[in-house]
Amino acid sequence: MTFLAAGAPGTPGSGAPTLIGVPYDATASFRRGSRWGPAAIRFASASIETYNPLLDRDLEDVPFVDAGDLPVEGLEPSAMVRAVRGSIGPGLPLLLGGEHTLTLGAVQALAARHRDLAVLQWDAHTDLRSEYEGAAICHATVMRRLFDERVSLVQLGIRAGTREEFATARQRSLHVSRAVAPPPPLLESLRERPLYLTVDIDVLDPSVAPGTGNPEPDGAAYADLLAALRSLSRHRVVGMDLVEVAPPWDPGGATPVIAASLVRDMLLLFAPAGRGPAASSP
Ligand SMILES: [Mn+2]
Repeated sequence: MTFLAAGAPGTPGSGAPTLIGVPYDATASFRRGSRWGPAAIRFASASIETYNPLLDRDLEDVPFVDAGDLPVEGLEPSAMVRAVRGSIGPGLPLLLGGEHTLTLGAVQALAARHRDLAVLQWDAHTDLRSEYEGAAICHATVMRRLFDERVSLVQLGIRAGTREEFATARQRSLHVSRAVAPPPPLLESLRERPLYLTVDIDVLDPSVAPGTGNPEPDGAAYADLLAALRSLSRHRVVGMDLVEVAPPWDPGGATPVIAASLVRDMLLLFAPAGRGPAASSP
């Protein structure tokens, strides 16, 4: 199966869950390459099964659309963010990065539609700088910019950032932890709220997913991340992204395969028809 060829039952604009690639890495500070993330994830998707036995669900029962890539090459970061904002249609979006900055556009679109939006971020890094190397909108500041959108921020798997960023997180985030699992009281408090899930692939350990711009030691295992996502499977998820997959930094090619598996599992958990037995028709 490949994502571009899959999802035949859905049509763009129909309200079906929609994959949108954002091949953009212009603000990468250490090493670029995430612009090739969406293409590599789609290529790798041919190698994975549509069925996940752990979830006992099959992607063949989940109508979704792959809308291809946004034409964002060469844009300034603020223009890329606007393009992402404008791409969010009626269906549940799952954006494929690309650098983390794209999250701002998706959250702007969804915060305008859903009052009380909460953003759950799985990431090695806080991404809470007020600016970075003179830039207010970049991969190192994106979560800080979300505070301007009046959303609540939950930060999970966090293990890197400046002292100031951690102070900001403790002060302004709803929750920040080294652990990837949302604690039960937090899960309960989020029960009625619309949620946006953003997964930076670097939340995983570099031994699992080395193909990323800023790898950090001592990260999560895939099973831990999947369990954390699964704890939200009965919540109301209105948008998602998976960012910072940078294929050139993983010559072994595992990272895009892991990312494709994660895309499958996010669709299985949160796309509407994935919540029960096979849908008879979309
Ligand atoms: Mn990160």
